[in-house]
Amino acid sequence: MAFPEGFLWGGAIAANQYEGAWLEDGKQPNVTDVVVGIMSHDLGIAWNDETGKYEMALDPNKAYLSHTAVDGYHRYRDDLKLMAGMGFNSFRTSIAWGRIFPNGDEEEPNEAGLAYYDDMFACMRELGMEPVITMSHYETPLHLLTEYGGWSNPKLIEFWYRYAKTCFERFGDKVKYWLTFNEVNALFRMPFVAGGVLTIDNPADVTDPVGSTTMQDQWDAYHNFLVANAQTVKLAHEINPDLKVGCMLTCSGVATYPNNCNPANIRVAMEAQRNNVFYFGDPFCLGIVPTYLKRRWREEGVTVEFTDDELFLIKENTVDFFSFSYYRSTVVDAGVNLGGDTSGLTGIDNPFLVDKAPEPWKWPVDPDGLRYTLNVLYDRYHLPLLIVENGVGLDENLDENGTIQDDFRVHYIEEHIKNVSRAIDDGVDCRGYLYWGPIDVVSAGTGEMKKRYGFVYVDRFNDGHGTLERAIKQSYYRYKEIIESNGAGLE
Ligand code: BGP
Repeated sequence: MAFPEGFLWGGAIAANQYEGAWLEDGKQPNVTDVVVGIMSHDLGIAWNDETGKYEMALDPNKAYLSHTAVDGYHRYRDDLKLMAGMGFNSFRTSIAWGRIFPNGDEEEPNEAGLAYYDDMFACMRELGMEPVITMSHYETPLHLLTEYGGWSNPKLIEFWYRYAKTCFERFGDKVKYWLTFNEVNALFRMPFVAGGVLTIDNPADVTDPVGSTTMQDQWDAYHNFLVANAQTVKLAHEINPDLKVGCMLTCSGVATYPNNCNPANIRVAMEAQRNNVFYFGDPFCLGIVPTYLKRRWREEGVTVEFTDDELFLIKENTVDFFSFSYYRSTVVDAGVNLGGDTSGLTGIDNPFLVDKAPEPWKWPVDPDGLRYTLNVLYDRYHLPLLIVENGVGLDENLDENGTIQDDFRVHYIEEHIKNVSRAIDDGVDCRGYLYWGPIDVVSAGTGEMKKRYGFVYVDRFNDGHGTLERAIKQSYYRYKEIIESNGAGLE
């Protein structure tokens, strides 16, 4: 079960769930700063009749834990040492866009934000970790939504371009691997955070800005993301041909199984893959805007038109690699009302999956689904694949010895990593496994601290109290062994 030489072993977090310091050193709010849980429709913004605009209006009765998160902003050096202690040769985090361009539309970047990430990336390198950097992990500056309507407005392409150029020029000597938009294919499930869209011209219902975002605005955002992504790839290669740009998609939806062999269900499963993953994967990796979208656009009554120049740009500037998250699989049939959360798509229960994460989240555990996903993606795109999220969230407390015996997490990673090895044996070019949440962070989906993924525990709780001290869980030692043996220890 040995892994290829140079396989990237590590973990992944995101600025907005880890750093806190939400208004420090010039940073302004991003979209995740005004939600408690990214699926929420209850936004900390309100419509102002006088200005005819939305503005930030946080609910004083809510705990926005991400504002302090686990104080990574001030503790990253010590935390990175803990990661290096497991033998990580790679680490993924994001740049909070709003630290570099606080409102998103400034001409000049914020030097304090640049200096902060300079030091963080240098620290990763000193510790022997290859940085894998997400340029926006649901971190569009809030001002770009309230002022411009967000990604449905082509002006965002301009603002993004300036931000991307600043990042590549400033950090290009330390960061080789760049991911553009985290899980951008969750656009329709989470238009506000994943899509960065807000309908500001005559919104249908100002009290539910998420629900009242129009389909046309969401598809306009799709259009703009495709153009921005291609421009980013082009720009990175022009600045430094050694830079590698990848897309980052949630790929739990690849493992969408038909409920049975009824041909209607096979088709529904195929459409679920297209509508949830490939509709972004195909343009990003194959350089085409898929023809299967035409029927969907017609049925949804929207107009999506690309110019010839845009189509050429998209064709010529496909990504260098494909990165993705995988947490679960799902089952569909023609009658299912396919839902979703941060785990991916939620359809029908799969009776063959006996393994489930414990209460209260109970996400089905399907390690074979990861092998299947890797194979499907490699067959379709023939690009190097990088797993940048896979993990399990558990409700955990320190025991009397000041640690946590997290056997379920150990079981989870062992089974998933075994299936990565099997996929490589199938011929898939998988370059790395970055576990989601190697240190406890604020949950994206629920906005809680209670949902912990870490190998390292952080003393902070849902009501906001806690010392923020770190403690080692038992999975830390097991992951270290796996990395030390380059996977051979899994036999
Ligand atoms: C992914 C997100 C992450 C993350 C993870 C786990 O969808 O990219 O930000 O947190 O899901 O989800 P959760 O935190 O809701 O358990």
